[in-house]
Amino acid sequence: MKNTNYFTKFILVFSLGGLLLMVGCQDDETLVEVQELETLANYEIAPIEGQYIVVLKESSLSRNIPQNYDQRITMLKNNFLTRFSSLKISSENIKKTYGFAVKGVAVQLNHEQLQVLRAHKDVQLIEQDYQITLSPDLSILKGKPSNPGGGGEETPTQVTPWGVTRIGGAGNGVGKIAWIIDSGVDLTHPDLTVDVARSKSFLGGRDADDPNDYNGHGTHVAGTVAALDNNIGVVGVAAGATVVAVRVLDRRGSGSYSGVIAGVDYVAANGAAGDAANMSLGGPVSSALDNAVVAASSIVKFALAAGNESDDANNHSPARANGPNIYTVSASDSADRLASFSNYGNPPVDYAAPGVSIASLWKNGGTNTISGTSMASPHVCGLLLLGNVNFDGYVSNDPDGNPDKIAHR
Ligand SMILES: [Ca+2]
Ligand SMILES: [Ca+2]
Ligand SMILES: [Ca+2]
Repeated sequence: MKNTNYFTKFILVFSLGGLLLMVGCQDDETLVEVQELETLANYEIAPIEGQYIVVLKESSLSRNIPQNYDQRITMLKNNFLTRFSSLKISSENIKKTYGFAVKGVAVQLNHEQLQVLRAHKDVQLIEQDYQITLSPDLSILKGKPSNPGGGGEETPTQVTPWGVTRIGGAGNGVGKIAWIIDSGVDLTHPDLTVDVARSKSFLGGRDADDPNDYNGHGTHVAGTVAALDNNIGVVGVAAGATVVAVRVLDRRGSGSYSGVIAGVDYVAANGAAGDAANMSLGGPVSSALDNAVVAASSIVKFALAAGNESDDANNHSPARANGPNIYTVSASDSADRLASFSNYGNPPVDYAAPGVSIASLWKNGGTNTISGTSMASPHVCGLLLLGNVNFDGYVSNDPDGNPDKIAHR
């Protein structure tokens, strides 16, 4: 629209966690230069020209809609086209349809269509959709991911990451379900149990229907939540829990807000009491995204990364989403200091958890050691699968003056 020159640099949760701090765990180079991280953690976020997230009022919808995800999405998409047929929106311009956590669509609109919808009584809110993109110089993996089997070296050995020890040690997560809303998950990683059938991608274009992880970040998150207790890789907080990949970020760590909301909607449709979801991603404030997470949290508990901008978490979505089943997590280091990159502010932050030099799994069956609130959040996701989150002590260096509790079993 008119804001084509509105191209702002933001700093995202995902970046720090994802690609910056890859210190090969075989080398055990665990010291991290935080200044460097902050410099590296820039993402660029741009509006997707002419694309909007349109949320409809609940009261405007028939109560007689199917429970099945695919059936409901198809029906609501058709309903939208019928209801607004005077606008002549073509079917292929509807990019996503939401039917559980929120009701609505992501759609390409011209100026006229936008004005009509903005004024329509059935519309609750309309937001510009955004593309979240890693800075180009960050798109190349800089770490030294390694094979959990040792790649022909000495006998494979399972590592217990310091963070798992700090939160009270691994528990038995077998039979629990973790929804990983991220870059996908390595579907065949030997150190994970993945529910491939329910895993789903919400990307367009290349790999559109493939929930496998071509980045590494989502597999790292999944490993911290749920890596198996065996003799390879790492052990997760809720060891052996089943992970479901909900892929909203591509191989470069790029995705759209409309896709992230679709991922949350899918979890709301398919999750059950006792499940937990993890979102180690974020960006600027979006009421549509926040509302979706709040609604979905009535079904599944959510762990959210606070973000890596050294900023008030209230300035970031979904980190600022708040509710009794939503846990926003800041990052602490092995000396219980709040990481200098971590966002802060209570609320929305509920707990700190380990997020500096965290060893976990990686794509292609690998392992990797990286940092960020992206790595802190999955510790709490694992705790949520095991039961209630307790705490053990407080962080130091908390810039909001209200030291965060350190999450513990
Ligand atoms: Ca393992
Ligand atoms: Ca909170
Ligand atoms: Ca605090």
